[in-house]
Amino acid sequence: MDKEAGKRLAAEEAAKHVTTDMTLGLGTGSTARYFVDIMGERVKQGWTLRGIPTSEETRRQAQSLGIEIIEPDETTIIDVAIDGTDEADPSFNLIKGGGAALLREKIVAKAARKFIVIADKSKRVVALGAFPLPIEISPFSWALTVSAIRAALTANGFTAPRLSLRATDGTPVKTDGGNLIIDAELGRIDAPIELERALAAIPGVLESGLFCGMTDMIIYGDTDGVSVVK
Ligand code: ABF
Repeated sequence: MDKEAGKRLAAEEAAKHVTTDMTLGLGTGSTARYFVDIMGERVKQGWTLRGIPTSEETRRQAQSLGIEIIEPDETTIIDVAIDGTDEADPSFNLIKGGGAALLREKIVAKAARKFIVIADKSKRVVALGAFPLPIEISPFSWALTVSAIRAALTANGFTAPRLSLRATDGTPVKTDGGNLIIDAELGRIDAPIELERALAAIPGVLESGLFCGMTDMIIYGDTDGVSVVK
């Protein structure tokens, strides 16, 4: 399967849910990039669109395309948010955060009237967990927080989770908000809703990449077309 073709087709299908004068949540990652490009084309055709980017990378892309950028506090209405994902299960539970943008993505997705996920079909899974779960934590107390995360994972049945601080060339990756990312290799996650809640209860955990019960539609793209699930 040509993943890029699938991503592009999914983005084109998602664009059908946008009309002029909408306020959009603009996702992060290579699939969302195709969607933002399409929104840039709409602006060139004379559409009025306002975009709330979920990362500095998306902000730069949207600005370069002439999409009006607004800050989250400038609006209380986000008509639709469109974003990618790393995994999606049949119950619409997601693992996101491979792009280290999960905190802003989750805030925008939750605030949107409609949250649409776009992905190539390789992201469609029977159960979450093959992809390491990103967990965004405060840099204030990362060792203490990692210890608390490990205890919570053990309490939720993950006996040998491998936790790693996301780093590039040994330098910890910082999110746009200046936080750290821990990647948790958990294997199959049978109860993502409970795990999302357990992680959210840990002081120092700012957000996890589990997006449960938030998604209104998933559009999977493949070389021969799209599959829309809602
Ligand atoms: C972002 O897009 C991240 O949350 C997710 O990890 C990533 C998926 O990237 P891609 O679309 O490049 O596969 O939303």
